[in-house]
Amino acid sequence: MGFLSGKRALIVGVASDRSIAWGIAEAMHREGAELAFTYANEKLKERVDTLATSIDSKIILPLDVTVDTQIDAVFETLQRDWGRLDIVIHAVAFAPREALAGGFTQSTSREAFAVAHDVSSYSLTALARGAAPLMQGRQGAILTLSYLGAVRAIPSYNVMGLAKASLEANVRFLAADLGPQGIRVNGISAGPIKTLAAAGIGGFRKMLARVAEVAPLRRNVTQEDVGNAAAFLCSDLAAGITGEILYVDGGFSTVGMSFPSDE
Ligand code: 0WE
Repeated sequence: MGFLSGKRALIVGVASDRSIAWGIAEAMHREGAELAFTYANEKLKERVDTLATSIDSKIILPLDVTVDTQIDAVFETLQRDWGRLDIVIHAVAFAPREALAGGFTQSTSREAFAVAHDVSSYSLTALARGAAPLMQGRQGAILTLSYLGAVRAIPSYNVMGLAKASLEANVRFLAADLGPQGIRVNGISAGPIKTLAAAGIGGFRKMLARVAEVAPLRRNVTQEDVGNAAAFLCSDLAAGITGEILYVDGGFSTVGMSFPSDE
């Protein structure tokens, strides 16, 4: 029996089989959870449908996280079909492409700032508000995905770093507010992983190589690494953990200067 058996989870953020959200879904399915998925637009519908069906998920819903009526509709459907909810995975981020290149000062428009914060941080608050009524009387768990750019200046990450800083503060405020209802809220700060979202980013391959040279584990992390940590954090094994950002980055963030390797 898996450590998530009997749990029902909503997974927001699957775009392909390389998505971190899909790595989390696979780990949670393996541990016995029942899953519902959302897709961000019609282009992604069929791909998410195929993935969800492959692990026997029957609830697959449209969700653009910037549209309140769509958020309401998702939780109305879950209320009707499940009547309760244990877990929400928020694995959504977006900044306009022009904002993720060049220098921070010049590349950060008011519009890019607003979009990045709306999609990447506010959406967590909105999903938590929708989910909370369905989590009453249970040990609910909400998990989001962050990145080191929230706490360190990283070339080209630019306004996404500000949005992730806001997201991490969001985790702490939600944890404080929802804790009395038994709902835990945490984040995973993952090392860089090649996903659809990362594919178009200039110099991403070099970044992966650099991290693998410097990180204590001397490798990049995988969707499976993040999936397993996520499954743990959303399970009752983590009943005492809330408001936390857990680094799943091979230790990269814990070293200052890189130590030379003998191998
Ligand atoms: O959070 C992210 C990336 C999220 C992301 C990706 C895109 C690409 C397509 C947000 N918005 C967009 N907008 C698009 O138009 N990561 C942690 C991955 C990432 O992105 C970077 C990184 C890393 C790491 C961008 C620059 C530098 C490093």
